[in-house]
Parts: sequence; structure tokens; C-alpha cells
Amino acid sequence: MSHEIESTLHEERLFQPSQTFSEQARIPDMATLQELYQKAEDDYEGFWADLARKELTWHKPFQTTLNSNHAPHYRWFEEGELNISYNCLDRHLANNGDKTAIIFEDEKGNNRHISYKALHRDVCRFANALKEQGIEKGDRVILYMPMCPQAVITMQACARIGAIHSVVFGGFSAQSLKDRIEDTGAKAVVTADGCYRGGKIIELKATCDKALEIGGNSVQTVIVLKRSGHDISMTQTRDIWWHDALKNVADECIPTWVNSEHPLFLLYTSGSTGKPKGIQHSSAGYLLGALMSTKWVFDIREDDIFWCTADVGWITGHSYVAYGPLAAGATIVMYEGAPTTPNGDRFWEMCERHKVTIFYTAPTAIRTLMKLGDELPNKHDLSSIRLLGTVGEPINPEAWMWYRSVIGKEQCPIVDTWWQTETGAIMMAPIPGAVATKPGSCTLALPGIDADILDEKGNSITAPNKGGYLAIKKPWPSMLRTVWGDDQRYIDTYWSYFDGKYYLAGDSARRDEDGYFWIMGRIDDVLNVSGHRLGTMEIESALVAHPRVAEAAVIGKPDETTGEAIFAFVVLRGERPEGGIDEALTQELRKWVAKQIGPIAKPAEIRYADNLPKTRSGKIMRRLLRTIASDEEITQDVSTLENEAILLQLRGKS
Ligand code: 7RM
Repeated sequence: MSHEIESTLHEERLFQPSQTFSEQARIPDMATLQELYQKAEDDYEGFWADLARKELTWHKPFQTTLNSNHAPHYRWFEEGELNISYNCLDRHLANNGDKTAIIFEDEKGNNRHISYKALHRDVCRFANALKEQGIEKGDRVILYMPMCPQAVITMQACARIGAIHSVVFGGFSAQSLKDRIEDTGAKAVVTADGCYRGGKIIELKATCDKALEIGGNSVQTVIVLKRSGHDISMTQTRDIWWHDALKNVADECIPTWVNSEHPLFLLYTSGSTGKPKGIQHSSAGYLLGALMSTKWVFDIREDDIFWCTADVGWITGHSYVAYGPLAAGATIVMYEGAPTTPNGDRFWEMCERHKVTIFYTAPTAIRTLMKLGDELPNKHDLSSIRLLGTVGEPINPEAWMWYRSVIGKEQCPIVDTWWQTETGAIMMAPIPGAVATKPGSCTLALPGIDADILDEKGNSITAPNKGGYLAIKKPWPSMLRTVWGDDQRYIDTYWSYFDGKYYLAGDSARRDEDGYFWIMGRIDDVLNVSGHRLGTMEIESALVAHPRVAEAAVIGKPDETTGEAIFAFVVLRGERPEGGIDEALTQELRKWVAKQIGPIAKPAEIRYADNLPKTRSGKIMRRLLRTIASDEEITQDVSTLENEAILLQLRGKS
């Protein structure tokens, strides 16, 4: 196979779930998991229909499980009616009303516990406020908010009245906010005066004002939460304070029952080219995916304290902060500030303070915290933690091993969860009580998810360790429904590659001898060196395995002889070399990679920087790095970069 993506990573370590973990787990062994797989295989629709009936509370039952007549526009649980906020809140009130739903901590360290009863009331009240502002079922509401309980309250309140929310991450610029307002045609924006991050005020309202100055004419109301308390300007006829909007509203709000397929939210994701896509999710199918994955992968129990550190501006903050754990009746932790404020042990201090049992974060955070040394986590009692998770990027085996030993004290399973904004919920991950883990692998697909590795023609690649295209071969309940306002783009991006038959995830991956999946990187980022197709993940992982390297990103730079030459951007542990040059180290790293992977993967050039450019969810912006390596002008949106000064270093100019 000439177009195969070559794999070079060899990882032999295998960790069995501990007996103590398995004994109490919902899925305690491989045999139980096999039963679920078998059931999904024998009767795919029956498998999901049973779960939908049992796990969701319906206002009106559905008749048809899956309607494929308009593929790739699949409809799940047609005819069914329900309300998502009812499923996340009301149904816990009778038995668990006083249980804590949200433990909230702000950057200054103030804490607050919110019970299910109180959250329900707050959601009802804000839902009534939205109605009073003229928001109706189907209207779009933009959130541009801090990571505080009111963000979840707003999302749930929209769901309660059938309004469609779209969260815009608080770090995005006025221009990006305006683009999203215009694409959704939003009637209202919910924002805050500002919030603290790293001790600095983020000017949410001022940015929102700017966005509405340059466009966004559909917006009739801006609801402003008082959070930072600093001075901002209010536009009389348009803006209303959150607390004023809540005056005179009732404590009860009868849920608006919606059809299973009613859009719950839109979330924008920027692909490698073109404008961001408004990924549209459904109500019933989405919640079923979020809930089942929460139960299977995080093995949520009655007494768990679940902390997913993701912002609600990211899909992870939707499925594993705002919806999945609440539908499961769990207790979640929300934190508003930066991970290293006031110090690099903020996460560990909070795990200790709130007795967190399940901790879920991104590889970029793990690598950053690892770099700060073991003393910081070792200062804290982390014995409450029983399960660790990671999401967002391939995790390099070094970081995985550190996470396991220093945070998990060799006791906790690590769930490496692969999924996307588009998939709505986790698709691949080890079921922690049943599946043995390998550092760097997301292991197996969840029950009812048909993942495979395909070649260009759509045939399964059955030979082990041959890289190909990751695809999902059957529709699943929490899948995206379309791209808002651009249905053709939905078809072109996800379905046209395999002639409408399979969903193309856009990642390259391989399966090993045990059938475990290993993500190799985005297809768009695959390098082509002298005809060898190499994923980014394995080369980066080899670089990071060197004791002096903290982070690495590799890209292909056009090269006359080899087609592409490997260009590496490296962040060292400790100081960056003078002027970003260290010839001796560069030679050493080239040799190192050659030894670890092979001479073909040797970087032609290495540039040292203090940081790598990342999206707000922590993904390396490799397309931006390609532009920089080729010394071209930057056309991408860099407004979300934490440290713009870094661009000069990356260009080799400082
Ligand atoms: C949840 C999320 C999706 C892309 C996806 C991958 C990468 C996510 C993992 C991963 C390797 C993982 N949604 N990705 N999780 N790669 N291992 N466990 O991140 O839409 O923002 O990004 O992220 O490339 O396609 S997302």
C-alpha cells in the first residue's frame, strides 16, 4: 500500500485495571463489556433504543429508532418528545434535591456549593427571564461568559425553553464574536461585565460592545452578569443586567417539550481551512451520548466529585460539564481562573480541597504541569482521586506515565478519550474497570460505536500497525446533524470522501496487534518526506521523550529534494537558548529522533521557543506553524494566542 501512513511508535507497556477498581465498577470485566459489544452488533438499533428508553425521561415516547431515509441526515428517536433540562435537573429532585450539583471556585479562592434544587430554581428563573426578553423556542442565544455557574444556568435555561445556545469562548475577539452572532442570527447575547484570569480582567462586555458595533444586527437584547464589578457602559435600549432581568420572574418554569431532533446547540469549530463551522447538535441523541459515555467511561457513582477542567466554550465543557454529569445526577467542580494562578499547584490544591474523585483534563495541561516538577503535586493529598482522564490531543507516553505515577500514584486507571465536537460524545476510550490501558492509546471504541481504519477506497485496513483514515461506519445518536446554514459543507466535509457511506473523522490512526486504536494526528498535518507519509504525533512524542524537551510540534516545510522536510518547534524544560539557537542540542535531538524512530523522521531544522501557539482548547496550531516556517504572511486569526510575542521567536527573529 503506497499511501499508507507509516507508524514508528512502539509501546509495550500494558496496565491492567486494579482489582479494587474493577470490583466496584459498572462494567467490571471484559466479559460484561463483550456482552454490550455483542448486543450492539446483533441489534444495533435495539441496543440504542433500549438505552434511550431506560436512560432518558420522555414526555412522549419515540416509535422509530433510526431513520436513514435522508442519509447522511440521520434522525434518531423520531416522534419522541422530551426536555433536556428536565432530564438534567427535575428528575433528580425527588431523591437528590439537596445533593450538590456544582462546586464552584473563583480565581480568588471563593467557594460555593449549589444543590440540584437550587440549580433547578436558578435555571427556571433565568428561563423565565429569557422568555420575558422575547426569546422563544428555536431562537439562537449567544453566550460570551466566564466559566461560572451562570454559564451552565444559561445553557440549561435555553434548553428549558427550546432556545438554541451557542457558546463563544471568552478569549475570542470582537470580530470572531461578531461572525458567530451573524452566522447564527442570534436574538440575544448573554455576557458578563468581565472576569478574572491570571489576575487580569477580561473585558467581556467591552468586547461584546465592539462586536455589536461592527455588526450583529440581529441582536435585540444583551443580558449582562455582574461578575468583576468594574465599570462598563450599558446601552439603554439594548442592555439589561442579569439581576434586573430576574426581578419579578417566577421560580417555576414548565419545560418546553421539544422533538428529539430539535437543535440543542450550535458550537463553532475552526477546521484547517475556511470559516468556522457551526456544528449543530440534536436534543435526545446528543444527551444520550453524553450520558452513556459519562457512565461507561467515567464510571460515575453516587458519591463522585467529577472535575472536568474544560471551559464551556469547548465541546468538552458541554458534554462533561453542562450536560453529561448533570444528567447522571453527579457533583461537578467548576473553576473560573487560570490553572497556574496563584501557583502551579492550583489544580492539585483544588483536588485536595474538594476531594475530587475523577479528574479530566487535556494533555497540554498535563505537560505544562509536569514541567513544573513533582514537588507541586506532592505537596497535596491526592488520595481522593480514583480515575484520571485526558482529551484533546494525542498524549505522549511520557506525560501519560507521569500522570499515572505522580498524580494517580499508580492506582488510578487513565482514560484517554478520543472524540470531536462533531461526535458530541466520547467515541473511543478504555472502559476503566475492564480494559487494560497502554500509554498513548485511546484503546477501543465504546459499545454501539463502529470505528474503523480505512484506506482511500474505504476498505478496512486489517493488518496491524498500518496507518489509515479513522472513520465511523454507522450513524450514532450524538452525531452532528449538519453545519448550521451550510448543509453542503456538512456533506462535503464529513461524508463525500467515502461516497456518503462512512463518517470521515479527519484523523489518521492505526490499530495494533490487540486491536487498540492509536491516533497519529490530523490528516491535514500528515508529512510527506521522500514519499514516506508520517503522522505528527509519533515524531513529537519522540522529541518530548528527550529529558530536555517539554513540548514539540512538527510540520512539513516544502523542500525541493524530499518533497517536505521535517521542521520542529521545540519548547525546552527551563531556559530557552540565547537567540533561540543551540547547535549542539539540535544535533543531539536529531540523533535522538533518528534512534527512536529512524533516520527518515530526523528533523531538518529545529527552532526553540518559550511557547507553542495553541488554540484555547490546547491544540497546537500547526497550520500557523506551517505559515511561519515558510516565512509567509499570517492570515489566520491569532487573536486567541495567550502570548503574541511568541510569533517573533517562532519566526526565528528574536
Ligand atoms: C474533544 C475534542 C477533535 C480533534 C480530534 C483529534 C484530537 C481529541 C484526542 C485527540 C488523540 C485523543 N473535540 N483529539 N481527543 N487525539 N487522542 N484522546 O477535542 O473538536 O475540539 O477536537 O482533537 O484530532 O479529531 S475537538
